[in-house]
Amino acid sequence: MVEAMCQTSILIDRIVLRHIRMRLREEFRTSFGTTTWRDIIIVEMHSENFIGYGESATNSFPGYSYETYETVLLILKKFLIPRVLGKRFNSPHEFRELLEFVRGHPMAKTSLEYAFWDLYAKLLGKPLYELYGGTKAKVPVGVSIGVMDKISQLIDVIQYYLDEGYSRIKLKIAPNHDLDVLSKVRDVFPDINLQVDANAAYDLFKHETVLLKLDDFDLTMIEQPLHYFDLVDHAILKSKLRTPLCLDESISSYHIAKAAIKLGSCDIVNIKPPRVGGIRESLNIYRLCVENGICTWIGGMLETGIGKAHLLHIAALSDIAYPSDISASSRYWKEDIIDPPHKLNPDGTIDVPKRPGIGVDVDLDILLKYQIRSWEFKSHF
Ligand code: OSB
Ligand code: MG
Repeated sequence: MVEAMCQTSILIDRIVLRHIRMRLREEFRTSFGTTTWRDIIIVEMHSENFIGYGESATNSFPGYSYETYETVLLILKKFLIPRVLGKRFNSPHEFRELLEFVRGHPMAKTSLEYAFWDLYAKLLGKPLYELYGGTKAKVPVGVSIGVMDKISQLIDVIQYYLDEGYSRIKLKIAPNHDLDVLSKVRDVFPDINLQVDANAAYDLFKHETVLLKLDDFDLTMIEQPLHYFDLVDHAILKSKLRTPLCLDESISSYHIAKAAIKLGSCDIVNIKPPRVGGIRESLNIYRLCVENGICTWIGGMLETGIGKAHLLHIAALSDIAYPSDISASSRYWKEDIIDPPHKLNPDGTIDVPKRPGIGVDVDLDILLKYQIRSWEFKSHF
């Protein structure tokens, strides 16, 4: 289908990696750590006069996954870029296939695959969502709110985002920062669309009572309560909960998604391309979930406008069932590196960009303000 559409093959003649460091508007605290600064690798892939953009959803510390911006740099420079530079590709499928010789390192692979898809779509003159088979012109989104010490501050922050137009609120929870918080939040906001994300902080044996009490708060879902390797305990917990159980960290690939579905470990899957190794893997997981009656939505990782644009095009798929973690540019950044920035519509959606590729321009002047260092790789042909 998509693969057959490109008549001309794409020669990758130059790749530029840019390490940028950007400060979040506010620190973002989860059960695995606090993020204040984001260290991101921007991939710029050149063919003729076209440029495709990718982004690594990394951090400077391996808290959410084992990857950091430095491991992404290493894997790109030493293994992935030498494989693709100066080569011709007829399709994103063919491109992605060539990255498979590296085991793991999904964020490194995704940053490069993102750039190739953007380049490919720009050469075809089509927006990415069309190539993915997406149908939505705008996608429902929600905001994810980090752990806060003071409940009064959390209530104010929730109110602020509701006033901005977000219609789904996701709260980070952690042991000893859960039932009390939720009961106070529900007192003030009895009817909002509310879900929680534990980032793997609980243990079924230690915390079963607390976990089952989460059923009292009319939550849309509970995301990744238990250890990321523990599909079995998630299946046991799911059988005891009324609230839908969603997996994030656990779903590291298509094969693990298949295992989780067979084991009955989840009702819902949060699809994050950087976590699973890219677009092709995400599309495969999406189809697998649809075929098995598992609902999906698109997760985020504090990306810049480039990464969020890639997420918007995937979130345009017709069967994505819940609001995605794709907030407006102003949620995390005083100044985003894209033009135009992503804006929230009054109905709690964000438009899927319509122009070719990711559909937004990268503002190089702004990007260079945040650049720490760059590396250029040229083909010898
Ligand atoms: O678990 O979904 C998560 C951010 C960084 C790493 C992991 C997660 C998150 C978020 C924020 O929840 C999602 C976003 O708005 O980008
Ligand atoms: Mg999560």
